[in-house]
This record gives sequence, structure tokens and C-alpha cells, in this order.
Amino acid sequence: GPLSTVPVSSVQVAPLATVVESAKRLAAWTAVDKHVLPEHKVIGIGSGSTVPFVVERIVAQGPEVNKDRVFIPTGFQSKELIVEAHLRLGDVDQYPTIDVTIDGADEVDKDLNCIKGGGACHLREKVLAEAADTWIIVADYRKNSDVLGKNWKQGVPVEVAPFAYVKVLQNLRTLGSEKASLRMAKMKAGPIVSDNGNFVIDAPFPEEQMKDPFTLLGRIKMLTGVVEVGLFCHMAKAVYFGNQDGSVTAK
Ligand code: ABF
Repeated sequence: GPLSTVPVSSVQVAPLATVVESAKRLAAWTAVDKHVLPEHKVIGIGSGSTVPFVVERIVAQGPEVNKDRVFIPTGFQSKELIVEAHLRLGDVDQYPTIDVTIDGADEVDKDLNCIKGGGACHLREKVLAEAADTWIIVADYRKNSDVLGKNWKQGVPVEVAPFAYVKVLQNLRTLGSEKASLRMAKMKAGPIVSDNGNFVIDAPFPEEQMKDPFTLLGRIKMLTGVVEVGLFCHMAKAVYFGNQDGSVTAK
């Protein structure tokens, strides 16, 4: 048939999933090579699908250096990652000062402000970010943005105490998020529950408000019943985006 006349080499385009995976790995490896140094003994491990590549690269630094280290997870997933890699697990109440934490993000703006919490782990992620001397973000090219909310359309993740969620939903609408909604589990089986036993609201705000995420963060955080907000402002020391062409953009 006509297809047989097409040279194979011209149709060998890597599927999107493979391209994105490579981009994530590239960002993660670059960040580890640059920021996880032999003298670092307490290391925070974030959440999401980019973080396994962080752990992979740390393991590759060898048992000699890793035997003197302790790893602090941001949630259930990263705890499993640490345990499966046979690294030593610690908690932030034993190690309130962390040398370096590496985490993913849902979107990063031009000033390194981030939206996080697509995985509902942003409370622990923010604690580990604040506890760290150095906080580094790794992501693929799809997360690179000028204004938050342009790529990540589902809204600012807001973790709330379950009994207060209706009041907080109302507050968020008054603040400007008309479409704020409770995050539901698949098949709408019920609200998703965070590792801390709380609910998560997704609150999309107009671009005007997203241009000043620090002010918005302050307003949302003031609402009683809010546990933590998935806006991370002025926290990242560096961000690494893996690109489709195999290069890395550092911000
Ligand atoms: C965590 O995982 C979250 O704060 C964010 O929601 C998500 C990013 O994951 P991925 O790297 O899979 O895009 O870092």
C-alpha cells in the first residue's frame, strides 16, 4: 500500500509520553548534580512524577555517600520512594533543618513563584521547602510559564479543614474565584482526602489576581479553616525545566 513508500526514519517521532519522561529525568538529574553535594546530609524529597528521577540520581551517587544521609519525605508517595531505594527515612520533627529539598511543581512563573498541590501534598511540601536551606524545583517544559494559571487551569489548590470547607468555598468566591470547587475523587466517589486528613479546594482566579501571587496567597491564607495554600512565593533558589530537544532551561 501507499504507506510502504514512507521511509521509516521520517515517521519515527517519539511519543509525547516518552518525550515528557526524558524531560523530567533531565531536569531531575541536572538539579541533583548541581545541588545535592556530598556534604549534604539531610535531604528533602518532594512529590509527583518527576521526583522518582531525583531519587534515581541520588542513588547513583553511591552507597558510600548515601549511608551518612537521611531523607525526609513530603508524603506517602515519597516515603515509599525512599524506602524502596533503601535510603534512610527521617522526619521533619527529627530534622527541622534540611540541607536541600528538591520537589516538582504544577506551574512556575517568571519570578520562580509556583503553583503546587495538584497531588494534594502542598502542606508538607511547603514545610519541607521552608525547612530547607536550599529549595529546588524540577519540572518538564510544560510547567514553564510567565503568569501562574496560564497552563495550570484547575486553580490554586487550597487544603482546608473538612468541617470548614463550605464556608471557605464561599470566602474564595468572594475573593474572586467564582468557580472554586471541592476536589473530588475519581468517579465522584467523594472528596479527596490529603495525607493530613483534610479536603482540597481548587480555586481558579482571574489573571489580574494571579499576576500578584504573593498578595493572593496572603488573602487566602487569612481565611479561617484554610490549612495551606498551593502558592509558593519567593521560595525557590532555582528551577530546572527539561525541554523536548534534550536541553535544560534553568531559571
Ligand atoms: C508535586 O507533584 C506537587 O506539588 C505537584 O502538584 C506535582 C507535580 O508533579 P509532576 O512532577 O508529576 O508534574 O510536586
